[in-house]
Amino acid sequence: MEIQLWRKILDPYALAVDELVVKFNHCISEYRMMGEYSPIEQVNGRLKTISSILEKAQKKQVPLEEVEEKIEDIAGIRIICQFVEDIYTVVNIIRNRTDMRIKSEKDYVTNVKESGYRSYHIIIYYNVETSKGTKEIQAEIQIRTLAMNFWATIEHSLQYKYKKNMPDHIKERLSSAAEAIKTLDQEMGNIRTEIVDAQNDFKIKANMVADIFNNIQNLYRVLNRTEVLKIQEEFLDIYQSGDMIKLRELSKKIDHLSEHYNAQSLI
Ligand code: 0O2
Repeated sequence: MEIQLWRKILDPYALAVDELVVKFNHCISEYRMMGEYSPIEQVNGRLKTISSILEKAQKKQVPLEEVEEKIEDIAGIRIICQFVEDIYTVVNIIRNRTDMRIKSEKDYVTNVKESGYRSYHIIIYYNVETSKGTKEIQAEIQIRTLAMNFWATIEHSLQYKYKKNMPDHIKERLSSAAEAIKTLDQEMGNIRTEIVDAQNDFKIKANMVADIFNNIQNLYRVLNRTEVLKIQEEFLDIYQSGDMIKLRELSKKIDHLSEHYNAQSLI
């Protein structure tokens, strides 16, 4: 592979990273739009740097001509979940997609690496459209929890710092930190339902308050100020009491009022 061709070679991978990030972010939006819990919390993507590609090629004794075939993570996507259970939901989402084809899977969540590293890896084949036609590239998708990501990010920096010579006492600390991360994920998994319910309640309340504010603002156009201030006062009283049932009732009442006066269309 000629060095001057690198940029051209990497370009489809950059496009794949952009597209895949958009697609998985869209997945999050779809769940949230339906008012459902999203198994995906965050998505990041990165194009492997030329220096990292060369380093890996050297380590694995891959000739430059075979880099595209043998280095599977030139395009890398990281999907972060809240709970371990979500990782497997995401794996199934990927398995069922028709716009990517799975080449291989590695479950380091169940089969933890010696270092303590945990994550689920999927290598996919993915088509990108270029000016020269369709190109099938490989991409690596890493799926892990927030806690696993915290550990992996820190351990990765230390690996970079020490290369192969990480002192034993740091290895030991990392290993016990990995155990702590596993326990944390298990504990959070045990109270998953409570956490998800609390997050849903928070979102529902936030949306309801935003709706009430919009409607009150619109009502200023059709009602007199004293009437609107009365509604506003009622809202503040209920909000301060924290009574969600009354807040829902008030939200409906203001909604009907707003609809009755056709206030929303007067914007
Ligand atoms: P970077 O800098 O993140 O891109 P293999 O041939 O299977 O032995 P390979 O091809 O490296 O090895 O595959 P593997 O083991 O599935 O690892 C792929 C990527 O997973 C790595 O890419 C890391 O991002 C991550 N990873 C794997 N093991 C560890 C680990 O022990 N600690 C951390 N922090 N990350 C890990 P790169 O190219 O090595 O690194």
